[in-house]
Amino acid sequence: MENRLFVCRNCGSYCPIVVSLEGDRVLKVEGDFDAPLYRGYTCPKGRTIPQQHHNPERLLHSLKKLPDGSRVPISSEQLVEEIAERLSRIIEESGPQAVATFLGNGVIAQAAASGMMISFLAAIGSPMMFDPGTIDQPGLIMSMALHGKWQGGRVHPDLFDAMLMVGGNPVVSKQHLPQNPAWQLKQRTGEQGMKLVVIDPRVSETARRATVHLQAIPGEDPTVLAGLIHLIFALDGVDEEFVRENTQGVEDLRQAVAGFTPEYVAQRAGITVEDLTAAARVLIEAQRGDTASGVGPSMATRGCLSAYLNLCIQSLRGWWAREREPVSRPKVLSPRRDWRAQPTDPRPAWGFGLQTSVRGLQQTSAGMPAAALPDLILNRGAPDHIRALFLHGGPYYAWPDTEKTKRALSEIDLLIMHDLELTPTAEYADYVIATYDQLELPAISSVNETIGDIHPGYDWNEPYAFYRPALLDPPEGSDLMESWQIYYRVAQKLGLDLAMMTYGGSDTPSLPFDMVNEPSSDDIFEMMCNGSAVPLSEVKKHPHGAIFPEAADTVKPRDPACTAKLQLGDAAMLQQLAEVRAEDPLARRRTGEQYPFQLICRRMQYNTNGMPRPEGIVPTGYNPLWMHPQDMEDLGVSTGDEVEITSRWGSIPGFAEGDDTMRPGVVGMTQGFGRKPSSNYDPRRDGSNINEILRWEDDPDPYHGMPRMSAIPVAVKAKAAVG
Ligand SMILES: Nc1nc2c(c(=O)[nH]1)N[C@H]1C(S)=C(S)[C@@H](COP(=O)(O)OP(=O)(O)OC[C@H]3O[C@@H](n4cnc5c(=O)[nH]c(N)nc54)[C@H](O)[C@@H]3O)O[C@H]1N2
Ligand SMILES: Nc1nc2c(c(=O)[nH]1)N[C@H]1C(S)=C(S)[C@@H](COP(=O)(O)OP(=O)(O)OC[C@H]3O[C@@H](n4cnc5c(=O)[nH]c(N)nc54)[C@H](O)[C@@H]3O)O[C@H]1N2
Ligand code: SF4
Ligand SMILES: [Mo]
Repeated sequence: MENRLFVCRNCGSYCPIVVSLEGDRVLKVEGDFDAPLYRGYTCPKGRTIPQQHHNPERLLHSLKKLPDGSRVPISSEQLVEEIAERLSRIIEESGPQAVATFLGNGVIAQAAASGMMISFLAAIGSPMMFDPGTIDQPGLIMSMALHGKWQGGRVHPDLFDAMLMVGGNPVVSKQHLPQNPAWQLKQRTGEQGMKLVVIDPRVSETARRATVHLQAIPGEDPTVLAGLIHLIFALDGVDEEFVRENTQGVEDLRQAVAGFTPEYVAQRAGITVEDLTAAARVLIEAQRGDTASGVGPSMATRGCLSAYLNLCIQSLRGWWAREREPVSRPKVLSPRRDWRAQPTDPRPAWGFGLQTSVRGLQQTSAGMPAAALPDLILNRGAPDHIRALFLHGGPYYAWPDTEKTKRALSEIDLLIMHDLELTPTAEYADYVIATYDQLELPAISSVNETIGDIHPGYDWNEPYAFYRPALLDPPEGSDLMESWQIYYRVAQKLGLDLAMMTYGGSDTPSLPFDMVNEPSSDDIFEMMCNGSAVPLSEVKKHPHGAIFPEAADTVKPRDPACTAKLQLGDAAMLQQLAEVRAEDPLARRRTGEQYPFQLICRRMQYNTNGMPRPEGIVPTGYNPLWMHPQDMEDLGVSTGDEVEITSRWGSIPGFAEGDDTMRPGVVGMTQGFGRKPSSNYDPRRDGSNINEILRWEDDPDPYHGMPRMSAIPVAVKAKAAVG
């Protein structure tokens, strides 16, 4: 047996691991205790890499669907040939915008994929690049545009006196505390003395460590956050000097939150004035801190507003990295930055990009709207009709309105799916490209540095980086393609020149790919790390990954010529807040006699979204419907009993599971489970697909169209009672 150092890529945490091998058998995966930052952490998903790797369903050859619906193996050479031929016909007939890509979580282990995809779309001239960001937390990106960015970055967590966590659960999701979240939270709330405020309708694993937990009614985040801002003003909690020097619009914000008195907010959100005030005091007393939010407030509608109010709290408190403070996300494998204690001006979050023909949806600072994609495929007469789609994700489980997803995936002219097995989404594809398992792919940290620029929940707070060569060769006799190779090889066939964009700004030329001799992933990594603070060759010398002190940085003083101001009074956001204050909360919530419960989103430790799961890893097998025991008693159901969950769009089966961490009246379920298209459906084995009872048209965001995906009014009935 030999032990090899590697990195788990079952989620975006990238835990360093030790893989025990016997020949090409993967026996065991454990945390690497000699790697920095993670302290040997792994989660149950990481530890099932051996079962994942030896998945009997693994595709070793790509598949082509025949007109009668049957599938036959196809060589990668023939596949590239056929796809190039069909694509060029589609481009000729309908223009390049008829070709789209969807960059989902399937590429977490495929670091070279996104650069090649972007380059390919640029070369054919299609703007149609989609990703799950617009059904995740688009508001994080859009609110940053509206508010303006701080060039010094966020406060380093070692300095936190407080953290505000709105509807995120890093202990399970790792988002916002990607390296060993449970230990980090224990250490920071313990030894470091950090106070934690959590807004969450359940006593999540994270909320258990909270100084103040506001167990608010789902969907009331703008109300609660406006209430906290009201109290920050009322209790003299504004960092006056910071606000004077760096912000505009503070008086507009003060007026906008005037109606959100503690009494109003507490009554509306189902919390107490005492708790709300205690939470505000924690924020006010903290000199340094951070605000964070997860999918909860994003999916419960008005996600951009919630994220914007978070940023306002942060700026009112002056919680941005100041001169001489350590940089909280130093760059190692990207070029060194100029971190400065000064703002950049706000910019538009919408209204500048592509307008689609679907329900007024448009490109925003969070990218192309996923909400438009199914209809762009289905509307054959539309000028922006999409006919070909390259997929690296799992829309069958991930997109709201499963019926529409199925229609779109069936009706599109050319669907190309990358996958490890024939997943429910892959069953629809014209071509399924069999791809490499994570142990067969080299690993590099640079991608997360880039993601961390967009989403504050990822990246490292220390100048940490890793590179690991692939651990195993692909199985003998297999014919696989890495995710980037389809773009490169099709481009070759079409005679296109591809080039890697570099980070140096618009005056830096992009790096051309050698279009004659195919590069390796390592060649592409070298290009990705062009001009990096630490050379990739240096990072490669450290098999455990390492902290590179030479890449650490401190925030530089303000440029005296800087006149930029952060925007606390964005007109569109404050208009939305006025609508929140003016509306009837019950009418907005839409709960009542017919739909007495609110269904919330909630992740579980044992799986990542719709990724294939080894049998047995999820203790129940299915995704349970978590309910407060009192609610179960009222319905007359016990744990394990079948129930029917009904929204105004339809019903799905579920199995009740008693959970006293839930707020009474709130039920929760994890996404990424459910009916498989080609097999007999057994909910007790397959679980339930929440997206069957969601609709794109339900309270959509006016710009990108993300619908209501949490705080969904539902009825729950015992199966026996359904009759
Ligand atoms: N184990 C595991 N880890 C994952 C994933 C996974 O599937 N499994 N998925 C990955 C992905 S794609 C993402 S985007 C991240 C997400 O990371 P997180 O945002 O941390 O995701 P969750 O763990 O679902 O936490 C959401 C929390 O929001 C709460 N909530 C629900 N509705 C509301 C509401 O209306 N208001 C408030 N305030 N709270 C609400 C829920 O109770 C829950 O505790 O996780 C990533 N990590
Ligand atoms: N109702 C509801 N819907 C949701 C959410 C929710 O909370 N509730 N969450 C939303 C969020 S936050 C997100 S990010 C999206 C996620 O949306 P997606 O990114 O589309 O979905 P995932 O299931 O994360 O994608 C993983 C899939 O990619 C495919 N794949 C392709 N290439 C590879 C590869 O090389 N390796 C592997 N392992 N797989 C590959 C596999 O089929 C795998 O199952 O879903 C969203 N949908
Ligand atoms: S948290 Fe779990 S799944 Fe994610 S990288 Fe670490 S071990 Fe893998
Ligand atoms: Mo996500």
